[in-house]
Amino acid sequence: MVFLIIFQIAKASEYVIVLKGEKKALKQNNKINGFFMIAFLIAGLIGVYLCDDALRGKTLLVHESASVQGEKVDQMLNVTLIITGAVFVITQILLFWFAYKYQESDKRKAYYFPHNNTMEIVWTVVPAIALTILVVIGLRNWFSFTGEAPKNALEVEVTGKQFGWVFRYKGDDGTFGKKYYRMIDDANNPLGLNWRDSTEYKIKDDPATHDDIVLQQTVYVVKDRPVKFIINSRDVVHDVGLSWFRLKMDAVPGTPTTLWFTPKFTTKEMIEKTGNENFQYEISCDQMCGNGHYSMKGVIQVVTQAEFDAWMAKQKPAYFAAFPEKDPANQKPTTPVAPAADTTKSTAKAEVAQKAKI
Ligand SMILES: [Cu+2]
Repeated sequence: MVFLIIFQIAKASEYVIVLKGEKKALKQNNKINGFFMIAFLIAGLIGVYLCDDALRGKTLLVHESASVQGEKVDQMLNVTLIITGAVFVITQILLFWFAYKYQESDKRKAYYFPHNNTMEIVWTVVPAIALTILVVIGLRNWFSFTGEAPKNALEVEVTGKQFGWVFRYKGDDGTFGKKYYRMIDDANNPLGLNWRDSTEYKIKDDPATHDDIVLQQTVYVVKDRPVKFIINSRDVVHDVGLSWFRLKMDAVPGTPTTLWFTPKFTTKEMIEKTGNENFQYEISCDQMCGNGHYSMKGVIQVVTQAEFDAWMAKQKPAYFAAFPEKDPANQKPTTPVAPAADTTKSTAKAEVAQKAKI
């Protein structure tokens, strides 16, 4: 608003001068404008520097990538910023400097310069080559991150839902059991695993589901071991945003996407590196997916292989939570009386629920 008012006043006074025919005043105005061009250039460049100085520390740029693949993303970003930054500074200096230097003067006449083929070719071909190189490097990296993962990669299924993340490991059999969306039940089957017969949905119990480990919100992965995310969505489009690893991938209902990366530091190491004792690798949903979008925080715990094995050994297949009577731990006769009563109750409940569903 202030800028507009100043602009209008300046314009109005200019018209007044023209109407009065005061050539001298016009020349003086011209000089003042030329001076402002230079002042604006210097103030602008200082402003760019100060903004960078004040805000750089708050961006991720000061922290190195926490994944091997992310280093390549950082490289691309740096190259792009160097090229565009250099072009920005050079063109802005020329723009304002020329406006000052070549202001209206009685001593010279403007040179008529309508066209030059060589210059047209140069400023078309040079940016075209630069952009082609950037795009080709980007595509190579994209195909690498989304392509075949190394053989030793840990495969984790990541499913976005309104509003949270569900993770699944293959279990001892090394395969993900089948699933069907109509089997989804938020109480005990958030992924809709086919672990019972259903005549209604023409589904057979898939034994491969029986050892699948299902987790909500927090996922464990291993340092220096590639991890492949197989990404799904239960409802709308979400996005697995991994800013510390410099990667992201959409979670699209009905179309699984994949992404693999190798974490470089454990969560513990990052706590030391960042000096932030509450540090967590976060999965942020990077697509506006509904009114709980802001709360879709997932956590990635990066641990050593030994820690991972110890943690995994403690995990129980989701199947046993849904069908406690199938859990070998519940079939031991030595189980104390009180928990046994609880188990019977929940077993009966599960059975009723199951019958109701069938
Ligand atoms: Cu989301």
